Amino acid sequence: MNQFVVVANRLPVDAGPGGLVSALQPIARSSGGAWVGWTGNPDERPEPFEHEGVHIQPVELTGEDVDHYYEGQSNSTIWPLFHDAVEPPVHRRAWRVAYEAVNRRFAEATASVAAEGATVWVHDYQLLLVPGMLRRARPDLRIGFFLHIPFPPVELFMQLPRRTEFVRGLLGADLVGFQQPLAAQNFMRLTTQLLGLHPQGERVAYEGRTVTARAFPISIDVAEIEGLAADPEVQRDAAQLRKDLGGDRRLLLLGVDRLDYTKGIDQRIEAYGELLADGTISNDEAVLVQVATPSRMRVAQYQQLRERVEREVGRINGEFGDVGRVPLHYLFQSRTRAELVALYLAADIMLVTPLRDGMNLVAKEYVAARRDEGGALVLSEFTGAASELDDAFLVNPYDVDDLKRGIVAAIATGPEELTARMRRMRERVRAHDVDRWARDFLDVLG
Ligand code: GDG
Repeated sequence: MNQFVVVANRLPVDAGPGGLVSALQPIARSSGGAWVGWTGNPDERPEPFEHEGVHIQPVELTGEDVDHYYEGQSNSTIWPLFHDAVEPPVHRRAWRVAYEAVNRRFAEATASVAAEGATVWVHDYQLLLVPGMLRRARPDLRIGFFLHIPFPPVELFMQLPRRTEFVRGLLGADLVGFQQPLAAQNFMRLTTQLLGLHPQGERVAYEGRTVTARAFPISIDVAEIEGLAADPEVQRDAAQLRKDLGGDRRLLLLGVDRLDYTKGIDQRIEAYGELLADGTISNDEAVLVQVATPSRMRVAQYQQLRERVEREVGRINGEFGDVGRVPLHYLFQSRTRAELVALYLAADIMLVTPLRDGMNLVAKEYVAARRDEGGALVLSEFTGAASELDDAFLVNPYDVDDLKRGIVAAIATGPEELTARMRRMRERVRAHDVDRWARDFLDVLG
């Protein structure tokens, strides 16, 4: 039995190193903790095991669960709806049924490993019903929930079939954490609209308990990124990248995203294409490297996005490129952390222009990597990161002219001002790293 339990869709095993895993793994380890999640492979149920000092409790998903709960309700209904419906959400009854069944499986697995009075921390939009299910089964537990993605405005949330059950599910927690204060406020308004509750600021009374909703902006493992950025081999790779891209004079613009329609990749490429077309920049002086990590490729909307992006990349390179020198390098590949940091070090201008993003860790990683205080960040207003990084060149990604203006402003700004901006952004990110995020959340959860 464990005093601290993390519950997330994926286990911290083979899940690729991410901020969440590196933040929570040490806490779970030092508090004799457990982690409940899915291995990532369908129809697989390994026995519980120990991994780096953490008790791992696997939850099985069948192939149909993956289709209905994961790719369906989680990634085709909730994901687009919570991101301002930038792609139309799809609603299917069978997906909702599977989502509830899988959430129950997670709640049961959690109840079976949590000690009396344990602290349980549930993560993200795949598991919205788990806090409520767990509360009913185990009223002794202290339950926290953190949503990594945006929480939508009330009018949008109201479109969700069985919306009240999702609100009740979250209210099973003692503390519900969001990336931004506005998200917490949206949630509180819904408790009034759907359940007639009377929130007082961050707190609301529900079924004889008090539930708190508050923003805890997530961050990155700054030490890890700074360590990679200081590694001479990574620095050599960064210098080599510059050479490979055609000499020191070429201005390097960079995008790094999962290939996801929320990330604004097609709008960004369109803006870059227009800057080439109108002669503001030329293939001789500028190059854009876009890393688009394959993601959710079985979902139709992701395949369509890939086709749109690849057609546009081909058009731009065809129109503006030359033999041995193209204006846009598109990498539909996953890269190692060290390779990403080498790209961050090499990039003059980092383009982070999502249509909507809970936080966006790439923006913070770029800032953390720039120990030289060089580089410029062009950042969408609609990311959580924009609230903290207001020294970036902020843009509205829906407005191609504004995207172009932001890029041109970054190019035109002198090195002294760029350094001053980067220094302030670095102070912010270094003072609020992911350890502090986890500690803040768990301190309030108590
Ligand atoms: C969700 C929310 C919120 C990317 N490509 C590769 C790779 N990455 C890493 C990045 C970064 C992470 O993946 C992506 O994090 P983001 O925050 O940018 O975006 P989401 O994946 O959508 O994350 C988001 C986050 O959760 C945390 O709460 O910020 O708003 O949507 O760390 O570096 N890593 C490797 N190879 C790649 O090719 N190794």
